[in-house]
Amino acid sequence: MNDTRRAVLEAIEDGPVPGPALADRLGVSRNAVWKHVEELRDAGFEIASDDEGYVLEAVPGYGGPAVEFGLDAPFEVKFHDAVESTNDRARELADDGAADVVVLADEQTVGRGRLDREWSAPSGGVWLSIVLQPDLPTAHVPALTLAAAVATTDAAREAGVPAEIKWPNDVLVEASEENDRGGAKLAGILTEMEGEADRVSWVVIGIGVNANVPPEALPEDATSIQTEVGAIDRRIFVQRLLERFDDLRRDLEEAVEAWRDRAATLGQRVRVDTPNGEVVGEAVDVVFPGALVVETGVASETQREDGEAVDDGERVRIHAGDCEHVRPV
Ligand code: BT5
Repeated sequence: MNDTRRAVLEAIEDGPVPGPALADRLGVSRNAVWKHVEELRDAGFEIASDDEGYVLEAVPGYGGPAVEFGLDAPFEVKFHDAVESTNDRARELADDGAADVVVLADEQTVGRGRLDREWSAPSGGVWLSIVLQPDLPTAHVPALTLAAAVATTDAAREAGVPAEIKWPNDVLVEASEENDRGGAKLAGILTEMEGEADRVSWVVIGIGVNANVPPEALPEDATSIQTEVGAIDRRIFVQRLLERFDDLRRDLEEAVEAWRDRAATLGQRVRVDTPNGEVVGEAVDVVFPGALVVETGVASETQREDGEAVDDGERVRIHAGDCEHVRPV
C-alpha cells in the first residue's frame, strides 16, 4: 500500500481527524487527502466524514489492501478473486524482477501440487505465493520451505487448530483421541526457484491452506480450519502467517530448529519415495537446510515380519521425496 494511504489509515483509526489537520500531519494538500480517502473507500475501507473529520469505521474483509493494513512485514499483496495458480502469477512477477510480493487469491482454478499433482483450491481458502529474491546459495532454499511450513503451522495453531508438520511440506492436524481426522492434510507448500548453483535468482513459495472451505470441496484425506474449529478471519490469518515467515526467513538455522519442534515425522517409521529409490526406516532428525535423516535399521520385509528389527545404525540423508508415515511393526 502507498505510504501516504497507510499513514491516513493509521491517523484516522482511533477517532476523527479533521481534513486540514490530517493534511498538515502528512505534509500533503487537503485535496490530496481527499483523493487518498476516495481511493481507500474504493478499496473497501469504510471512512466516515463529518464535522469532526475523517474516521475509519471498517476495514475490508479480505483482499490486498485489507491484508497490507496492519501487516508488520514488508510485503506488497496483490489480490485476485480467482486465478489459475498463484504460483504461476508469482513466477511471472519474479521474472519481471519483483521481490517481497505476495500473490493472494480467493480461488485457484488450476492449483498445482508438487510433481504436477492437482491441488484443489476452492473459494474460501488461503492460496498465496511469496516472491523472494533471497541472497542464498541454491542448496539452502529447502530451509525456506521449512520456514513456510512453520509459519503456516503457527498461524493455524493461533487459530486454534492443533497443527503439526510432516516432512517436508505438509501441515497436518494432530491425531488425538477426540479427533478422528488426525493426520488429515490442512495445508501444502510448493516451492519453485530459478538460479545457478551458487546463487538463487528468485524463489516462489506457494502456500495453500484449507481455511474456510467445507470438507466436501476437498479430497478425502484433507481437512480445513472451518472443519476443525469453524471459519476464521482470513485477513488476520494471512497477516500472522506472513509476519512469522518474515521472521523465520531472516534466520534459517532457527527455522529448522522450529520445524523440528513441530514435526510429526520425527520418531516415526517412514517410507520415503526418493528420486533414487525407496528408503524405509525411522525418521530421527532433520538437518539444515532441510534433509530428513532416516535410520534404516531394518534390512528386509522378512526380518520385519519376524519382529527382528536389526538396528545397524545406518543413517541416510534424504533431500527430496514423498514421505509416508507407516505403522511400526
Ligand atoms: C502440495 O503438493 O502439498 C503443495 C500444494 C501447494 C498449493 C499452493 S496453493 C498456492 C500455490 N499455487 C499453486 O498452484 N500451488 C501452491 P503435494 O505434496 O504434491 O500434494 C498434492 C496432493 O495433495 C494431491 O495429489 C492430493 O492428493 C492432495 N490434495 C489436493 N488438494 C488438496 C487440498 N486442498 N488439501 C489437502 N490435500 C490436497
